[in-house]
This record gives sequence, C-alpha cells and structure tokens, in this order.
Amino acid sequence: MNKLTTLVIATGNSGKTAEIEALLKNFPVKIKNLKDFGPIPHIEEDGSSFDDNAYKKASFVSRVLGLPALADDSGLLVEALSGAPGVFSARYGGEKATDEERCAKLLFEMKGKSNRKAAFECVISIAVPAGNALTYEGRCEGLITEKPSGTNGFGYDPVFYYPPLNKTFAEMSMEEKSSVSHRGKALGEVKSEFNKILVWISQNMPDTDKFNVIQGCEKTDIKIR
Ligand code: ITT
Repeated sequence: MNKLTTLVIATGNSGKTAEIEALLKNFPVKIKNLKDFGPIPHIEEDGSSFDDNAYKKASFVSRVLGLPALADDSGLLVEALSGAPGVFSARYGGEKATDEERCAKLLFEMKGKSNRKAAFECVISIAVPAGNALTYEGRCEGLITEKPSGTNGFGYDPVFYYPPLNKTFAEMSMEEKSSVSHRGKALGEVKSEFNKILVWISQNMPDTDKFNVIQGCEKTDIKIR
C-alpha cells in the first residue's frame, strides 16, 4: 500500500506558511508545519546566502523530526543600498522590529534616492534526514515605493511595487502575489517537478522504523539539545 508522504514546512513565518500551503494543497502529500510539533531548537540563520540558510533550515528540521522538510530563505535586495537588506531582511532594524518598523527603516534609507530598483529572491530547499537536498530558486523584480500601500501579505509587501500589475505586493490577493512572486516562481518549479521529488524523497528516506521514536514526539514537547 502506498503511504502518503509527509512534508514539513520548516518556517516560523506564518505569512510564508500560508503561501506555501496554498500552493501545495492539491498534491498527494501530507503537509505539516512546525506548529504540528513541539518546540524545536532555534536555528541560527548565519549563512552568507539564501541558499546556505534554506539548506540549513530544511536539513536541520528534517534531521530533528525524521521527516522530509521544505524550507524557504528569502529576502529583499535593493540596488541603491548595495543589495541590502538581503540575507538580513528578517533582522533589518533589529531582531525585535515589526514588519512596519522594517518597512519604515527601508523607506528612511531610501529617502531622496532616485534608483528605486529592488528584487525579492527566494531559495527553497527540500531535505531528507541524511542531509541530501534539492534546491529551487525564484526572483521577482520591482520598485521600492515612497510610502507603504496595501494591507495584505507580510514583510516588505507594502513597499514593494510590481509594475506589470500596477500594485504593491500588499495590494494583491495571495493568489495574485503567488502568480508573480519570487516564492511563487520557486514553488512553481517545485510543483512542476513534484512527482519526481516524491520519488527522490522515497529513495532517500531512511528505514522509517529507525525514526519512530522521534516521530512519536508529534504534538508533545521535543527536548533535543
Ligand atoms: P523562517 O526563517 O522561519 O522561514 P523568516 O521570516 O525569518 O522565517 P527569512 O529568514 O527567510 O524568514 O527572512 C525573510 C524575510 O524577508 C522575511 O521576514 C520578510 O521580512 C522578507 N520577505 C521574504 N519574502 C517576502 C515576501 O514574499 N514578502 C515580503 N517580505 C518578504
């Protein structure tokens, strides 16, 4: 009998979770997110690229939970700021800053700058417990606005204007954003290859018996140091 593959979405960002879950909802796969498990140790995102950090998150969560995991590392690169905030997008303005504060800092740094070009980039890593991984990438170009506009989405969406649709990302529905966004493009590749990915996962997953102890921790506290 074919057991449905479980894939854990390894992100603590609820905006990302919603986008990823919506895009993968029609696949023959059981999607779980980190909230389905007890707390797992904090993952230091200290890589120098989106690729490094996506792999770090996916491989770590996969190893801890004994399940295949999908992680996204993404961020905004602004041309006039030499590519900042880049890999620091989630921490721009300080670890505790809110999305609004991060957008405000970005607009402050962009004051008086005529070059408003920016791009969102996303790297998706799908990993198995042994550490093997697949990588997918997406990029979306746009412009930084003069002021925030729109209330949908998360992060820098209110200040990222996408000229072909004449809207900021925060003025788009989730479906509209996903049809053009960096994450939507990377997930589009995941979708088009998903049958191959499922075969790859089954070939690369260890004997599940070895992982029953960890899987048995579902919905309870996992105390791994
Ligand atoms: P996880 O690491 O748990 O996935 P995170 O929010 O820390 O969540 P990242 O390290 O990948 O995620 O940081 C990405 C940041 O880049 C994110 O917090 C946003 O500020 C920004 N970002 C990424 N994708 C975005 C999008 O689609 N719209 C707006 N901002 C985005």
